[in-house]
Amino acid sequence: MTYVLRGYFRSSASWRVRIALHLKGQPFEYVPVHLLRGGGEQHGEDHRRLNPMEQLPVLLVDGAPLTQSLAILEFLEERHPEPPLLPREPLARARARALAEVINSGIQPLQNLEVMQRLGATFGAERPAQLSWSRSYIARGLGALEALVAGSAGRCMVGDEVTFADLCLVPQLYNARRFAVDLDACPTLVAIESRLVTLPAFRAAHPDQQPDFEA
Ligand SMILES: N[C@@H](CCC(=O)N[C@@H](CS)C(=O)NCC(=O)O)C(=O)O
Repeated sequence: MTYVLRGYFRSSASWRVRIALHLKGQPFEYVPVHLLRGGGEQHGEDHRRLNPMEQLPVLLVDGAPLTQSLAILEFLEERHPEPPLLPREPLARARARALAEVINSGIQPLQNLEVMQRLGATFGAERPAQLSWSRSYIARGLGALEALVAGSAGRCMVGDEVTFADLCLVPQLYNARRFAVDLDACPTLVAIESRLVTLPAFRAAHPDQQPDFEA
């Protein structure tokens, strides 16, 4: 089975998939798609044919395109069960998915590039207003996550093993810092992150390790 990942170094959804591929020891070719250059390569015909949502990531599985990072994580989990990225016990398993969804559907879509660009183009929002919009949704979502993990966390967000939730957390906290969100209200999340980022798979998946990285 061959994997080609179309991603962008700081795309949080692409980053989740990179971590999973590294954790599961699956080699992959990385094809950078620049989200800003020339108005955004995700809007080009080549990419739109693979993902009509004009977003990243796309994982080509033996040439067949798969979109939506969490669906990709589920696919990788089924295809390469070791090491597991979901707990065995059903309630803990559902909790890991729920925490991942707080980020995947409760934070990321509200602060993504397309939304910020639309706030500017359609409503005339200047950059500070766009940033304030994103910051508020990130802070709200992370505040909820901090409260939720009080009932589930060990060394990771659910217990002591890495799950989908942790794969979503690390990129979202990176984004939070880019948007200057105050993380003092999220000590548990930051402590978990500090442990995760020492793992080799998380290090390899970091934006600054990607060939398209820009400082
Ligand atoms: N739910 C999607 C979200 C994909 C998404 O929003 N990707 C962003 C990068 S993290 C993107 O491609 N944005 C392009 C744009 O906003 O134009 C997933 O998890 O794959």
